[in-house]
Amino acid sequence: MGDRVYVDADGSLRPRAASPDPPPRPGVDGGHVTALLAEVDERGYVIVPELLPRETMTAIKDAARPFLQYDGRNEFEGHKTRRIYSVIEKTLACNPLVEHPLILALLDRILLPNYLLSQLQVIDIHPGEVQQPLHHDDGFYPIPRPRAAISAATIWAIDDFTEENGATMVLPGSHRWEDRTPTDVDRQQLVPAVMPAGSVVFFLGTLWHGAGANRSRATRMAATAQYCEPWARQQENYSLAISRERARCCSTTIQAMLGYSMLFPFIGFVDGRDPKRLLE
Ligand SMILES: O=C(O)CCC(=O)C(=O)O
Repeated sequence: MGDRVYVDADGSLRPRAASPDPPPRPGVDGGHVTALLAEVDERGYVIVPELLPRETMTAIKDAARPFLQYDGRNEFEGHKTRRIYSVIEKTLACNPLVEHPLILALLDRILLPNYLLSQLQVIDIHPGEVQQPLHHDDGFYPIPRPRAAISAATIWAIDDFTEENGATMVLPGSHRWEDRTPTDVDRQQLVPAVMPAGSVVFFLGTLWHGAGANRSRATRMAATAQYCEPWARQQENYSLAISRERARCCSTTIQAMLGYSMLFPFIGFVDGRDPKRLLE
């Protein structure tokens, strides 16, 4: 089923209906997008260094700090890691990351129009944290692999990401795997996404990865946005997690990604109409 429905005859991992040539995003060089996508196709991820200034990241850090109060509750969240969920309800500081034009231009070529924000988190890994269990982000959708990604993700470095402080570990090429988990031999191929603050690692929901261990003496902060196909259920239930008043404070792009949009003609309607009318 995976092959027939989600992989093009030419082996491309993009959904058949996703446009190979969507309208350009203002200020984004289409050639750059194509080059980045070639890396994503080959390795499952790409790092874009210093996409935003360090000062923007410092401002996000200041806005996030008051909400980073609780350690994780399990191995996956990390017992020495603090997270913010429902970020937009608490602060709008991460919105420029969520709707960065280059990221949207990449998503435009991978997912169907009106793709959704699946989750947004700030992740602060404290010293002594161990490596997070490896996973791929769209693994909870019960659709066999190999297949095209149902989601794509960004992890933005708010602090510098180093090998010591828990840079995200990625497994190049694992986006093409069938249904299997990484072996000890695979684990030797893990690559730390080392990058300065303001950089982003963009990857497909099929790529195996996990946060690294923090062996440094300082915390490592990241913001991660995951996006999914408009026909897939979002991980965060934004119609309940983000109030309508708060959604009104966001751009129409983010409103659409929260769920004030439709996959024409039948997915996402409210009272038989496009839900964006609820914000008018
Ligand atoms: O913080 C990171 O580097 C990765 C976290 C992650 O992949 C997750 O929590 O799903």
